[in-house]
Amino acid sequence: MKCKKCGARASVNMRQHRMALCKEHFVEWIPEQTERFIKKYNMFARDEKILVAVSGGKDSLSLWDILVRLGYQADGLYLGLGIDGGVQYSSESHRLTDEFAKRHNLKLHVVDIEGEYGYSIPVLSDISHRGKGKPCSVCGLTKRHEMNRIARDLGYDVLATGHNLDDEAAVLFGNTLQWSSDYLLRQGPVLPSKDGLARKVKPLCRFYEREMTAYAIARGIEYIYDECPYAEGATQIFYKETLNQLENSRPGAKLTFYLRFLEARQSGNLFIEKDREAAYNIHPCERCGQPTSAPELCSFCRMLEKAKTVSE
Ligand code: Q46
Ligand code: ZN
Ligand code: ZN
Repeated sequence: MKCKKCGARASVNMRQHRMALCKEHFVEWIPEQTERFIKKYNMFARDEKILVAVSGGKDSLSLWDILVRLGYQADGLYLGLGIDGGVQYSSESHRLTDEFAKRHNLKLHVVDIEGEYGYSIPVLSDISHRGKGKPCSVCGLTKRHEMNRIARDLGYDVLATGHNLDDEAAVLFGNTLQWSSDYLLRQGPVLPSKDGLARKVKPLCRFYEREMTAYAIARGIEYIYDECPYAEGATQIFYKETLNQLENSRPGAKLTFYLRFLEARQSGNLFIEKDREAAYNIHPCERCGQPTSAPELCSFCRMLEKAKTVSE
């Protein structure tokens, strides 16, 4: 297999694009494509301030690396979740994120959830009864709340996350199986800012997971190999495997599934009533001021409230 650009031995073969590239051309191709997606989906402009949510994994660190290489003003945000049983997931991912920031001389904001609110994610999950032993829903809620809070408090224009095509296709697959129209309406490379929510973008949403792994390795990025110990057995992983089987027999199926969805949504062909969203009454939470559709407190503040009553 030869590199399409220079004819040297290829190191990455992308069957879905019928294209193979050598290492040097591959690490150039990824940022070029990213820039193309940023423009195509109107993610952000040159002069906007970007906050990248970094977890220490290959996708978010690569995203940060790419945005900086492209010359964007991108700072990082690391959230300390306190997930440290056995594998030391949080402390190791924090260390790697810190090292990356130092090595490239980048600004990293660190928020430790336990330091900020008094409970780590696993503890908060257990005492708030939002999923004993399965902290993902508490974790997701907390991450969304904190990312939005920091982006808003520190004056960032946009919040960028490292979701790749495998992530997006798995979520889309799940939402389609459940026919979750509200989620389907909101899924996409850009979620515009609205009612106090920061604009959210996913510049890597068209890259396969294996492409991001290849990029991180080719760029010598040190990332955490272990998944969060709670990720195992999650439904999303099952969806990913199912889609991988499909992809193996039909290269490009995953990308087509996602892109055709975006096209249908864009042209209003999803058969979902668009104004339904307007029915929600969004207003600021009485405690933290972030937008919510719940009567008084947002779900994050309600969860904390419950945790407090239980632990008192
Ligand atoms: S970090 Fe949090 Fe994930 Fe771990 S607890 Fe679940 S949601 S799996 S991306
Ligand atoms: Zn080449
Ligand atoms: Zn609140």
